[in-house]
Amino acid sequence: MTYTVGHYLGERLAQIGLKDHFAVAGDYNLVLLDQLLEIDGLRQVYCCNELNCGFSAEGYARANGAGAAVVTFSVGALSALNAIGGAYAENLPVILISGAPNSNDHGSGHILHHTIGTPDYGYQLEIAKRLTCAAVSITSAGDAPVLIDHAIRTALREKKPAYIEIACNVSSQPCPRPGPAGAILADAPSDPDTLKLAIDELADFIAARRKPIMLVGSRLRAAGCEDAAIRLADTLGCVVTTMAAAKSFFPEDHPAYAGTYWGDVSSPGAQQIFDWADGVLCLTPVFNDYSTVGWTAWPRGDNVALMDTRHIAAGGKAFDGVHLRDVIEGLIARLKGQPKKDATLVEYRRIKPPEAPVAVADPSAPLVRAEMARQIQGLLTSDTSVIAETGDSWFNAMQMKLPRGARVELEMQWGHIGWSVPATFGYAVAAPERRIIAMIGDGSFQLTAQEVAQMVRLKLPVIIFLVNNRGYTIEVQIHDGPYNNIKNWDYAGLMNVFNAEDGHGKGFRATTGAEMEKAIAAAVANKEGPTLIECVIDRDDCTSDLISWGRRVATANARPPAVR
Ligand SMILES: Cc1ncc(C[n+]2csc(CCOP(=O)(O)OP(=O)(O)O)c2C)c(N)n1
Ligand SMILES: [Mg+2]
Repeated sequence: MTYTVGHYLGERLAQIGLKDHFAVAGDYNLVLLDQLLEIDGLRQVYCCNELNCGFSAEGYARANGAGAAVVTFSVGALSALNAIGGAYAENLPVILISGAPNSNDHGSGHILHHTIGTPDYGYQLEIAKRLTCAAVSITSAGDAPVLIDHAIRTALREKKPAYIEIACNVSSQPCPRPGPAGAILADAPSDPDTLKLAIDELADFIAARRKPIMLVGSRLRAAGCEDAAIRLADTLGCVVTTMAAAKSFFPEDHPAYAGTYWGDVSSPGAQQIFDWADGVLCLTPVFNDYSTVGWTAWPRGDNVALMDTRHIAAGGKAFDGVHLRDVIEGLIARLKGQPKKDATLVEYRRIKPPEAPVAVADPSAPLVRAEMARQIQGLLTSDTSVIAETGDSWFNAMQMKLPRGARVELEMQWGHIGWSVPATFGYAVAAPERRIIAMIGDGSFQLTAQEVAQMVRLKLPVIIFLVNNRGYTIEVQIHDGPYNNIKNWDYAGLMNVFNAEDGHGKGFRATTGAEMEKAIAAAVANKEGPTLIECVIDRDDCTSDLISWGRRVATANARPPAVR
């Protein structure tokens, strides 16, 4: 058998740990898909459309470290590129692979189908360059190994998406076999001199403070530093808070954990202890309008030390070219044997409000959000992953108490409603051994609902809580109008549509606590496919945090143009 460009790409994907890739077929990628099917241990998983294909690969990357989506030119790729923007925002190495026009047509003046009708097909590569860390176009087999390796290596290093387009007549061309994976997995080491100085500066920053606190941000997983952060917390002895988008990136049963720091909508006691601290070690934070609650909670200034993935800034000095894991390890070694800086933890234990008991609703009363959240909380195990969609699902997820090992997946930087349906699918493909729970608003679900059919197809026992509050409640709280009302669907009834003649998905509608409990029991018992539980609640029945946060974000949005 001839070894081809498509084989090379597929083998590299397998070498970096992919067991699956997501695809939608089209004539520009059919031959490539044939080649990929021939790679041992690499399964081809199909999606209903390319936006979902991109988000499926994104969800897969969350569970598996990297993902890949294969689409056709323009009509497919331009949809997938939205999800690739999301992967960039969320720091996930997703490889987008697009079939492309025949190499003989490039520069020929020919007008081809699936293009904008001009003979220049370069626009897709140009767009991809803006949304990825590496974008390459392969129009000859000779260039393929170098270009493929460049794209994949850069994506893995940067934890950002990459783009590879392959002319449709090139993927079956002969190509050398790839060498060992080390060539694309190896990373440049930290600069030793910079590393030492960065650690010195951080140690000085800590030494000069009596009441430091740690704040964990959303790029900690991409930095590969979740375990290191726990050891740093153990060494320092101070309070640890997580940013909203970093929910589950630090164990919630850790004695130093004080919950989410999110300005006015922080966990009880977290904002107070944060404000009491005299120095903040910020690990991989992303400060945007949402995470700072409309710029009202933005840690800055001399009392903030930034510990980013490759960059440290403290004491008025900045250091680049160092890996966070090396910095943390060095800092731990430096702090060993020194007295603990545990003032914030001592104080937090004093001021922490007692936990309010969770009320159980009357089982026959109309379902309310709080009862819905209580019942979902009861499902969380150490092998659970909760995928929470944009909307009040964010705030419901934030209030959950996670057993050690439980994960929450959020897409707070990109915030594409509908992300969670395909992302849950991709996540479930990557981690079939976990209990996977999705919390999705009705408005979000309507964007990408059809991907539930793929969960049916692959018999994935995902549990979907579809919150039917008759509209875009998050937007109602920020700025209301007729555009926040949506057409109601028979969401539970959709499962029959997706099952067709061979599926085993189940759909239930819950209008009371008792109905929800019954539906959950059936969902847990269903191992042959997804279960969608439509939770019917009032349009204004949302978390109080959503209301407070929404008001602050709306205020930030409404700032008038500055007078210049
Ligand atoms: C692709 C996309 N389009 C529009 C928006 C704006 N948007 C943000 S949240 C939201 C409504 C979400 O409604 P739903 O899923 O029902 O959640 P709820 O707020 O009701 O909990 C919309 C339209 C978006 N974030 N992404
Ligand atoms: Mg809604």
